[in-house]
Amino acid sequence: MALRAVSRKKTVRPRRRISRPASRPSKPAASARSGWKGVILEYWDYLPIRDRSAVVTLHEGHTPLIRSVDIVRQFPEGVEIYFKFEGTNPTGSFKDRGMTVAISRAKEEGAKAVICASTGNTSAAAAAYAGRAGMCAYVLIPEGNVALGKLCQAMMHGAKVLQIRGTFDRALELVRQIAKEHPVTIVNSINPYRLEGQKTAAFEIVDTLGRAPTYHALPVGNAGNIVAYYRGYRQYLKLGKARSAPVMLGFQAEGAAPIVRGHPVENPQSVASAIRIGNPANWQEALKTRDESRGLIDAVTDTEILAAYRLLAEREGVFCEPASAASVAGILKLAARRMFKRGDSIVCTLTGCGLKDPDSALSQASRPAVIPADLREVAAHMGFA
Ligand code: AN7
Repeated sequence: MALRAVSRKKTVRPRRRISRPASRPSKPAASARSGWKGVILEYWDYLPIRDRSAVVTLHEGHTPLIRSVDIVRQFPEGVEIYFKFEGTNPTGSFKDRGMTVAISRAKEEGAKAVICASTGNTSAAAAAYAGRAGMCAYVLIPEGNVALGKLCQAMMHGAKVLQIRGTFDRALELVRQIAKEHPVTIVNSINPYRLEGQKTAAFEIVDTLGRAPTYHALPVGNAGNIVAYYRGYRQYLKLGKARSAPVMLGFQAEGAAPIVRGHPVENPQSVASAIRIGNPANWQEALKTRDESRGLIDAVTDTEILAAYRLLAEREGVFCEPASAASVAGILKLAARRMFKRGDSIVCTLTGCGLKDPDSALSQASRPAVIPADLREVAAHMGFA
């Protein structure tokens, strides 16, 4: 391939580039060709990047806001529910929004290496964007507790992956110490540029709906995203682009619910490995967000999470990862307590793609039957006996 391209180049005269056959449609301008440009260029005025040449983007953002057709039936008449499906981002989670800003900023500042602790998705995003920026990415993950797809991503994007025998919280402590002593930039959500990028999801929701929803529900792990969304909504309110900001509803997993309990959890447990976090970095900010928005942070059980996970896949056509389903499990729990009424709109963030965690998916369904390659057998198994 490469050789052919080189030899052909020699024979091509420069003039041919100019005179194109009239029948061929002329190429659109560069800006039209690139379509959605990624969150930094699309929301340039609201983000802390000033050097265009430093922008590292995979065209993240612009994710679908999908209206519920089935789950909404468990709510009172006249309630609207939407899923902000972040699984369509380039690395399959909402982390891309923050990572494009954190990595672009690190590039502006001349960083050569970045580091993060992760339950999986941050490591996948850090690895991809750092790789693209020509930086080295180090990721510390809790051994055996990261979903398979996420581990594959970090490895394929060329990160230096270190599995520690400890929790995510311990990994984050180590990351903070390493970054104090060595020339590496932290790209966890304690990096302020991460949350700046993540707030763009709130912008997109208002831009799409033409208003802010009444409620916004999302899973809570390190508690960065809930803070970022509210910041985005508040900024649009201030700018007059929305007339209200939503009540924020955060949901932790029952076995990993430090904010709900009011104290750190030593050994957090949940089927939702992404939010198995016992000492959230953005704890205080999350409490402020909860209180200012007159919202709440509650816990949902693994059973509730898995029920929502299956409902979303089977009845809504949206395959998210277990942690993402905590947002829907949460509003179903609140609906049972009659929290919502006619005219309310609820947006649930589905933070990551279901393909990231094949083991959780396989554990939820029975394996397909294996049958002879025979017409009658197939028909019989289909129920057309
Ligand atoms: C799918 O990747 O913390 O409350 O290290 O992957 O902003 O932490 C992931 C968190 C929700 C929680 N849903 O968001 C990491 C990491 C998914 C996630 C959360 C995460 P925050």
